Amino acid sequence: MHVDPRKMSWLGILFVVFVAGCGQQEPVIKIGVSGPFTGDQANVGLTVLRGAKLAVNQANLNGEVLPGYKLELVPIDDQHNPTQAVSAAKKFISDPQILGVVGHLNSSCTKPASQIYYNGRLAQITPASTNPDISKQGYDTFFRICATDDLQGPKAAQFAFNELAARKVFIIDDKTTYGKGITDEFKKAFAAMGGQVLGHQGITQGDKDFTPLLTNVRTLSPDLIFYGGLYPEASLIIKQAKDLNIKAPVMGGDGIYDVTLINLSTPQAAEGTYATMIGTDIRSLPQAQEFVKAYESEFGDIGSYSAYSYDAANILIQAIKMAQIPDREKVISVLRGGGTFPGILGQTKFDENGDTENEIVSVFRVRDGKWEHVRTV
Ligand code: ABU
Repeated sequence: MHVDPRKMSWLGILFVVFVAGCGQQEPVIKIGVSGPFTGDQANVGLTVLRGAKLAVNQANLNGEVLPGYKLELVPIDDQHNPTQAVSAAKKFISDPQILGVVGHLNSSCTKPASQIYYNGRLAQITPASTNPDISKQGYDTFFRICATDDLQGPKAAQFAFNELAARKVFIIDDKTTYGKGITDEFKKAFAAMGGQVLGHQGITQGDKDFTPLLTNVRTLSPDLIFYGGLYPEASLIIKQAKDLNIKAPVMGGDGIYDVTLINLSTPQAAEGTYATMIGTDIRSLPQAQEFVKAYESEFGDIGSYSAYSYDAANILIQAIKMAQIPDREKVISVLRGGGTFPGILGQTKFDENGDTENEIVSVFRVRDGKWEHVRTV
């Protein structure tokens, strides 16, 4: 439509100027984030979403992205379903404004999605997927900022054997990439120290009744039950084992380290449960104090992966800044460049497979209804 300016009122001119101004939007750089944001694993999934959200909000406030650009977070819920994770990855790669992804949480999601990111030349940093095979696929787009299960499993076995004096263990896993992987690592290390594995049984995520399995476990009198999986099933195993009067404590990896486990299994049944975690006690780190304050004032208590996701997002932001232009390939080469990225977890440096060189494992135990840091192992 042509408007003759001679026929326009001053008010009309002001309106056109206003609308034209609105059309000139600030250019945007996006970061994707994906994990189980709804469903039974939402409590840990939301720690991933919130950690990344805080990093992006702070970067926008401090003008820390490329000059003139606004940073935007694009969340997609994968519901810990590998098919949905792949579809999320496809959505992320099809948006040219997305320069990196924080995700996914579950190894069974991260692994198939990693191929999509590789083909789409999009950097991915997982804050939580610990299966070691993911980084051995030769994808230069893959990065991880937490310890892996070939460290976590053996450390758990050493703690069980040396500190808990466990000699006979029954192993249960949820048959996922993570659950099967960590229990296999635990089993190898425990047997190598002279420990006896009484049995190893798979369950299915979503199962609710473990009483028949635990009734069999009880006849074997294990010193410890080691579980590879996440807290929704672990909490039921803990509660039902207690109800069957099984005295052996349950131990698991980072997948069971969540406050919800205590509530779901009841604080009484959860007392004395052990979990390894893929890092140290975040609250004890001097450099993490500002983060803890900011996170808790916005979202409440920090959770399992809040700090890992916060650092993953900040590393992507640093890499985008260092790339100097919004270009996916440049972001990948900055991350692959052998530099160190400061964060609340310390200095992150990625090895040739994209794994952090800063691999730490800690043991936590439920005491008086709370997860308590026992020590870094
Ligand atoms: N690392 C435990 C939970 C996530 C996963 O690796 O499947």
